[in-house]
Amino acid sequence: MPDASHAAPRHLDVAIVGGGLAGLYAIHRLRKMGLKVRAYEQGSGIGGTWFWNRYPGARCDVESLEYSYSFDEQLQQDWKWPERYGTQPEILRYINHVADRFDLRRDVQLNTRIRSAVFDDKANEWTLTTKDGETIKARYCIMAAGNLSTPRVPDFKGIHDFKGKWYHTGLWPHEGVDFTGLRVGVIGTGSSGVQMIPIIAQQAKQLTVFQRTANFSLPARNGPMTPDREGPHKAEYAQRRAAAMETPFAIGGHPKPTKKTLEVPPEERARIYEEKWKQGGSISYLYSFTDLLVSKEANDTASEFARDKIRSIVKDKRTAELLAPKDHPIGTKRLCLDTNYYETYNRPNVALVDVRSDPIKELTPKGLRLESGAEYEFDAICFATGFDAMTGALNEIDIRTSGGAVLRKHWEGGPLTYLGLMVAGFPNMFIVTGPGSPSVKTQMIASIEQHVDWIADAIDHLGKHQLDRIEPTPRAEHDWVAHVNAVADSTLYPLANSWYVGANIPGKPRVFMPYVGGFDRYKKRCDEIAATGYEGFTLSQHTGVTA
Ligand code: NA7
Repeated sequence: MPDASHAAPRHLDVAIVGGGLAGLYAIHRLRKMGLKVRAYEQGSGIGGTWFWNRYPGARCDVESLEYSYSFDEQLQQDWKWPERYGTQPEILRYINHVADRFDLRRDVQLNTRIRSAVFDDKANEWTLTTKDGETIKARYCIMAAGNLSTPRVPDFKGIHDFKGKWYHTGLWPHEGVDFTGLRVGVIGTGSSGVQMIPIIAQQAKQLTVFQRTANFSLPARNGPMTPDREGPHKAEYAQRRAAAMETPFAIGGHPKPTKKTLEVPPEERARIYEEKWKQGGSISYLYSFTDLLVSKEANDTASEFARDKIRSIVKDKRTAELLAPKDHPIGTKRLCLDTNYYETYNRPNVALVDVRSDPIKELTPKGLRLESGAEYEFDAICFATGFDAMTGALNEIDIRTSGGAVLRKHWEGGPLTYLGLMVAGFPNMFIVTGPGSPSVKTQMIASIEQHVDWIADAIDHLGKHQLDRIEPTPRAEHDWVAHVNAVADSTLYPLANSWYVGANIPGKPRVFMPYVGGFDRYKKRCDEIAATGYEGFTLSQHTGVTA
């Protein structure tokens, strides 16, 4: 890579960090406004999450007809999804198609990691510096760096002594890995582990899964896209997208529940759960009743139904009990969707090890050792150990202002934002699907489009009023964070040790990061704020005028 540190800085209206689904849509949206924009992407290709997560079985857990851009009617009509749920290669193909179709590549700079972003109060300008020393100056900066983009390998002693190969799901080799005939260990049973375990089990000679916390997983019921699924959806795509905006998860097609769980007799409840289990998908199941995520008593019935399903599938009783989650209510950790996950434990070449009661102590040259001294030998170890979620990507960049504000410090006790969109003291820096927004609790592409549209409208509003600076007031930020917490506390979510609260990262402050009040409610609030002159934000002209 040439040293760019002495080259003249590039001047932009908007610098975008990230070339995934959010960064690409931001280019498209802002360029249409006549702005000079450019996205900086650390990968050697576009696609973000779908560029990096190439592990076997990687697939979206939201149906493809929903999990796709809505901004162009012809695009959504033309694109043909081969299956109900998109695989990683298929989604990446789609993203590349979108980039070509809308000529987005010319404004994406690949292989470029942003090291720092500094706001100059006087010049009213962000300066971004890349790892190679290139500098970029921009009036506005959009952080579209992703919520699950900082892979985390636990700090196990001896990791470099292991003589076999090891992989992390979020940094998977592009050429793929053939596990045929190998002894393989998988650590972690979140969505990534649950998706890859059944596939690796088919190849490996022996697969050992190390589980710390059992997760609930529902059948995906994936299958080929059928004309009767695709046809009616596409015939009323715009209406369906609009209807999705009125739901808490930004996902349409699921009638809202009307009854409380305990209002319904037990046999009828079981019939409803059974029907939802057969349909597949997580929204459907969580939409069985109105109170599953707010009443523990109600949730117990849905949790127990799912545990009984696991017991009925997994033949070995001890393994079934280990796989049946008992430490958190169903839906309070990200629900996994699977194809034959529990069935996989009936294979003779698959074993489950409980590392809650006997944690992994270290890796050894031949494999790994537990605290008890038990040793396992492997040719390959796969870390499905997750990410430094929601704040990891931003905290990796040194974000500060000439006035002395430092984002890492501001967020020391947990992320503080107004609407998940902006941070007090960091003018003109927008975050797409940041902490404090519904983001990961929704169909992400809908949230991305909603955020980018809101940001574009705000920039447009500033321009039209001869203003060039926007930042939230500390008061608005404080009140929003309090609201996010109050809403979370009125639900069962805080009962789980999930990545929503940063529980998977030792030492990370325990704060509930996503907004769980629902996409519909959140979008309304964002729209109202924009319509009423950006309540809670200070808009100004940097040479002195304040709106
Ligand atoms: P997750 O959901 O964070 O899962 C990570 C898994 O790794 C989880 O089972 C963890 O157990 C386990 N883990 C993490 N550290 C360790 C150690 N030290 N020892 C044993 N086990 C460990 O990440 P995924 O990649 O599966 O999914 C992330 C999101 O991507 C997913 O929610 C979807 O939104 C898409 P724990 O539960 O912390 O006890």
